[in-house]
Amino acid sequence: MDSKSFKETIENAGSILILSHVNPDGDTLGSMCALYQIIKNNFNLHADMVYNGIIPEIYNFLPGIDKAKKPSEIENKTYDLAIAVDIAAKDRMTDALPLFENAKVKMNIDHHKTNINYGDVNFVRGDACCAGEVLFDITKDNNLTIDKNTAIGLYTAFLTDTGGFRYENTTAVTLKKSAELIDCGANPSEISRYCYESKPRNMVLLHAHCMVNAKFENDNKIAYVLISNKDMEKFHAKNDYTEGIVEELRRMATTEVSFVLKEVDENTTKASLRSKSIDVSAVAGVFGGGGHTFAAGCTIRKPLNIAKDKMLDEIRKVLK
Ligand SMILES: [Mn+2]
Repeated sequence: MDSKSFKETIENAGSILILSHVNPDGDTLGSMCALYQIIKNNFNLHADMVYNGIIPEIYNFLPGIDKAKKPSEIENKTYDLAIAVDIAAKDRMTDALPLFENAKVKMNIDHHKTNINYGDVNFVRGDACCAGEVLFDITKDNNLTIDKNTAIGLYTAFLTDTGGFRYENTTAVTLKKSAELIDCGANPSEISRYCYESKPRNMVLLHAHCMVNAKFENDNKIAYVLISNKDMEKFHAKNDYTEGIVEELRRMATTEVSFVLKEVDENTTKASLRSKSIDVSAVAGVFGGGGHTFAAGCTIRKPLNIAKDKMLDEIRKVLK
């Protein structure tokens, strides 16, 4: 699908819903809020926004985020158009999935290479550093304006999905487009402070606890942390407080692969994986998950300790 169909698809819709993925991050939320502004400013149309789980407190600065609703708060059940942003697979919509399925037209804006183009209109580019970049390119191709509020959302997507412009997906193009967003009004130091220096105190303390109790295997090439519900209770942790721990483990010089396993219930464990070398999206794929080469996730239908053994087995199959 070429970008021109973006304009036509929006213009032909009387009601629009924008969807973000469960356990929302800076890319899905920044892109969702930016798209809300783009539709408002360029088409004079209103779009509803929906999220699942908890919006991390640090993202409360995003213009428009206060208008995002939970699926249960959405009154319109049949939208003309539903737009998924940064959603690798439909199951990442969880409770909002029926709203997407019921929509007359489904649009898919994403950058995950595992995305199977599940929409009627697909803007999926595995080479983009974030879903925000795909959206940025759509605005350029269609001569749409990017105001300050739009720029803040898009810049947040670029910043957070590149790990603060540090990951392998950071290119000259990434920085040029980010610079353009600064010209449009995004304030880089302010957004960095919101994203990286505004964590809840108990979140930082939970991270410290996890790092002290981290485990290491295969000459320290594998670093991992197990987080039980008891740990979460101890720090009065919200679900999103575990974000970032898996990256902290990868920060060590010796680490090739890191993972965090989080207890959901006695038979379900959530896994996040990061890597410097091996393809962890393939490892996550063994358990029905997916993601990117160096960042992936999955859910394992096993108790925490058994999930740990299975994960170590799979990683050792591919780690030299
Ligand atoms: Mn993303």
